[in-house]
Amino acid sequence: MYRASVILPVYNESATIERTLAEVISYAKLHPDFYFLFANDGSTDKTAGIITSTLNGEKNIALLNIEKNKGKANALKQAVMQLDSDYIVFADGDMAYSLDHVDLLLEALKNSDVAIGNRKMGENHPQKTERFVAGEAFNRLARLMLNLSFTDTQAGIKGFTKEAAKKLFGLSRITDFAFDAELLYIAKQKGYRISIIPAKVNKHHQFGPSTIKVVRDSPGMFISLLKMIFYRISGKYNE
Ligand SMILES: Nc1nc2c(ncn2[C@@H]2O[C@H](COP(=O)(O)OP(=O)(O)O)[C@@H](O)[C@H]2O)c(=O)[nH]1
Ligand SMILES: [Mg+2]
Repeated sequence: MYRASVILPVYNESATIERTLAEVISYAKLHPDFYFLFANDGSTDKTAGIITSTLNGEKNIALLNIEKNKGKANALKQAVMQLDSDYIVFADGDMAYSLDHVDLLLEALKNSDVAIGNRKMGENHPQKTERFVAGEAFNRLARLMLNLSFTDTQAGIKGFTKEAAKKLFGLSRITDFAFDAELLYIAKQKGYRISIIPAKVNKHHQFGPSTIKVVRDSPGMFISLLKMIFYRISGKYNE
């Protein structure tokens, strides 16, 4: 059994996937006790094809191919449900964060159930203004509405003990990009110990493309915060 699994969600990443694969393959060689699972759901480009043709018998790297696109949250959930290692981590499959963050998360998980990256603690380059404002607005709203204290709920680098991952993803209901905040909201209600590591965004990612569209996605994410409160009040997170 592997000590840790790293889920790499990918959607239409053909522009970045080769670079990611090179990084994952060399990291996986150095960490034979880690398992890497690409979670592709319904990419319409060559992402899945490139992954399959590049992998060359590596025992600890695999592809979970989901036919229909249902979003990052669903892809992660399906991956978590089929994994069985002591620790489960997810890291953006466009290598926004170097894999060195995984070691930091695992170190933090020795004394906690959940460990999350925080971009405010890392040394980071400025982001696109629009993304920064939207990210900051969502984070403040999430903090206020969900009574969370985290200054960054949304970094795409988070780790869990197996038990916490199965529990949190099992109870999660939010399918849009507010799902990170939901995981933390449930974790807090369960009394999980949550630790924070600095997250440094790779330079090449800072101004790169994003699947999040601020104008399109923000209203839905606000509604998702309302839904979380409703789900809590109606006992949906109590199982
Ligand atoms: N499987 C899957 N992955 C997704 C989906 N949407 C985004 N991702 C991946 O999730 C990660 C974060 O998304 P990205 O668009 O880079 O967000 P940003 O970096 O916060 O702007 C990337 O690796 C994406 O490929 C999706 O619908 N399904
Ligand atoms: Mg990205």
